[in-house]
Amino acid sequence: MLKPNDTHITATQLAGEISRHLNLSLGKDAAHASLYDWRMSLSLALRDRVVAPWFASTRATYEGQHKRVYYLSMEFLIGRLIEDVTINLDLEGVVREALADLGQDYASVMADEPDAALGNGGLGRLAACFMDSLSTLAIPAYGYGIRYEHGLFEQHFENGQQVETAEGWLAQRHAWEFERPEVAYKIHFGGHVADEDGRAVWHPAETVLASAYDTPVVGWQGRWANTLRLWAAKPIKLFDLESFNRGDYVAANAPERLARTISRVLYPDDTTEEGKELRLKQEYFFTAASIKDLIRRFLSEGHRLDDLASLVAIQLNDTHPAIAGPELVRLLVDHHGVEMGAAIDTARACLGYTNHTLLPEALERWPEGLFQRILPRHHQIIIEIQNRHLAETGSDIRILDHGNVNMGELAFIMAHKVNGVSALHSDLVKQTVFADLDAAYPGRIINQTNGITPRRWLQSCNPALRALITDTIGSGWQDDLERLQELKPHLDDTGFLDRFDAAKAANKARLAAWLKDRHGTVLDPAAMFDIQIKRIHEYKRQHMNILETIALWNEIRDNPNGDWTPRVKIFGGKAAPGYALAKSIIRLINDVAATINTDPVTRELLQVVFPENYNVSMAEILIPASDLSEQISTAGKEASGTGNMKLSLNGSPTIGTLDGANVEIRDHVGPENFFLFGLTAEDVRARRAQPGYAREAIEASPRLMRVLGQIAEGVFSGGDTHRYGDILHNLWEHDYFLVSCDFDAYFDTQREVDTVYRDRARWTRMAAANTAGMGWFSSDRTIRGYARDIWGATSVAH
Ligand code: 26Q
Repeated sequence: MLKPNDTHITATQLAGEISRHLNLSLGKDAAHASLYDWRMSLSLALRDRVVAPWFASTRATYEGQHKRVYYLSMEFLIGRLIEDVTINLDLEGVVREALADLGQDYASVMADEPDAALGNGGLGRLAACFMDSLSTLAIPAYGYGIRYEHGLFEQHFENGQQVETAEGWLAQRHAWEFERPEVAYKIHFGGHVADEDGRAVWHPAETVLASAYDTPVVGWQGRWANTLRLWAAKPIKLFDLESFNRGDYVAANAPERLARTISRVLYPDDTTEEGKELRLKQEYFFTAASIKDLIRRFLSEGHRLDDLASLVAIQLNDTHPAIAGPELVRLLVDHHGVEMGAAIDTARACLGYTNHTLLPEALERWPEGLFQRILPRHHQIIIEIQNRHLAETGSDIRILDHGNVNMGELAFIMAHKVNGVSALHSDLVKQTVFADLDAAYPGRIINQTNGITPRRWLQSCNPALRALITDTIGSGWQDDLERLQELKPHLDDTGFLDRFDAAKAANKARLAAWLKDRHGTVLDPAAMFDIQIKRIHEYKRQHMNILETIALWNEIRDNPNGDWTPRVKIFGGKAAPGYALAKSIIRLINDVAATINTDPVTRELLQVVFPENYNVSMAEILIPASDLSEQISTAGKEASGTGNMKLSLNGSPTIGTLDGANVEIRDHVGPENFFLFGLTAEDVRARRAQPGYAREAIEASPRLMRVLGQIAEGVFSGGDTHRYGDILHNLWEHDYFLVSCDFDAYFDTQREVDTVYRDRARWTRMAAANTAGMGWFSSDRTIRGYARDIWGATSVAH
């Protein structure tokens, strides 16, 4: 392992390196350089610092014959890399000084990098945090995914409604990656399987090339760097010259068009759109390339395939790469002559599967006909896998069922460990979706509660709090987050609490300035900043939050001289383009904002802000500035949540239900520092069994009745009484997510929040207790758990 200072450089040296890249890599002189040129030159200079640890890590892994972890994920929601690298190399001061010497502003240069938004939300961001922790812990690992040309769509609001435009992060050169034209695999689709002398031979109809792009991921203090390898699809032949010569220009471009489509765009998490052929092709494309790549690496080091599972661990981030099981079996059997049963056993010993959702509509299923058409040999192998499973366990759970290929069952049966992402979620995985498979394979399901990287989500995004923590307990907490407990003796020290408060105030001022700049909104920095940031979904219940906002607005108007606690409700999040109800919720929030923000009676006391296009970079500004974290999902629906962890770590107490990791957060920060309300997962189940529960709950709450009446009358829609018919109908008639049942408890708990917030000393202590209690939620702890319980991988630290 390298010593931390091997990547060190002085400000003068760095300024020289930046200038050198400006001249030689970008072909610009300082007089004509744009912000882009400076940012790119800095990035290249920083990237140079990463290369030595990267090579050293590769060498150490190879020489020690260490087990390698392969993390397969359709999504890596990385955000910007420039600040990550700066922070992990401990170069922030040096970069600031070097840029200042060159007449450039640190913040502007950092903010110039486009977000790498190669993910939808929690699952993709978890993969990015895991990459950071794997490098920090010096566990040899590769992240494998897709180099989408267009990441998650950009969100704009037109008349309060979400419209989507294509994202284009690769329009500019991507500074951090290394193209590997020599690392390319042919990936096949379609065609048929022939029996040739008792051997199955796949004669595919289509072939594309998977071409590798590597990004080094450097860990804390540059001690180790792993690789994120993303695959881009390319045509096997660039251009059909024959067609061109015939004058058929469309046909001439066909091979390129076909291939490029595969890695063109990230699918927005869209559970309403089923059976999309391109999505299945994407899944197989990156999974097959990754499996081929890891087998090539393994064989090139002279190992025997019998030993695969002792040197290779493959983790499936949800079912999206679940085809890895059959693909690995296919390569072992068809290409390497391994017997089917042995191949299945080997594959299973390599594979682990992480489940991230219980929502039935989100479990991946493919129409069997489509699947068989695209992957005919894999279809045969799945039949083999299923037959063995049925025979060995006596279970009647099938992968191929009712004309579908169930990817959850496939992933489960092909993995030696299956994990949920919070204690509650893992229990529910056992009791619900995989109850029968749990009985067939006892002990296979385990829990690994999610975590977040404290490097990005505290050290980097919250300089004010970072300084206070380091002044109070010294450095070292960045890779040993449990040390935050050492803050606990300071929770009654007014000097410490004053500084904690001042840090929060600074972050709120930063957010207020940003919002004014971006949004034109002027906020009272003394008001409570109440934040709900996450994808828009009924189960996350942003609509409950906005209904509560309306109820509060009513009560302030009824009693304008009451003892109110000023609040700013801040929302951030995108709705899947095809999810009509989620889009209605966005519009309602924006409509309510337009109405109440201009109300002279209440505007000093209550504001609603919804900046468009929430992404990782916006999260880095919002999270440190939050006073109150909204984690209000219907109990039993949020697998874990990770935003909840980021907010609490940054000194923002939670108002929340007993759902996902909220349960464990509450245990760690102490119930007295958490505003709990609402039905439990068990209550939810019982309530759903009562006919007419929704209507009954609404009719029992005059406050909610009034709010729903106002929406129906068009108070927030300029008199349009139909605009929110969908939301209202849903709440009155089904309310599957029990907004009505939890509403009063939520409202009352919010008033309790108001009261505590007015007691500044008490509030600050509560906020600081959150930070002090959150050490366990480092993704370093999570990764240690995976390494120990699933991968059998160890750190190469020595
Ligand atoms: C499926 C089919 C077609 C297209 C897209 C998808 C798709 C894409 C992304 C389905 C689901 C996702 C993402 C799911 C996700 O982010 N789940 C979240 O995972 C987090 C990390 O474990 C948890 O903290 C959250 O609770 C969980 O919602």
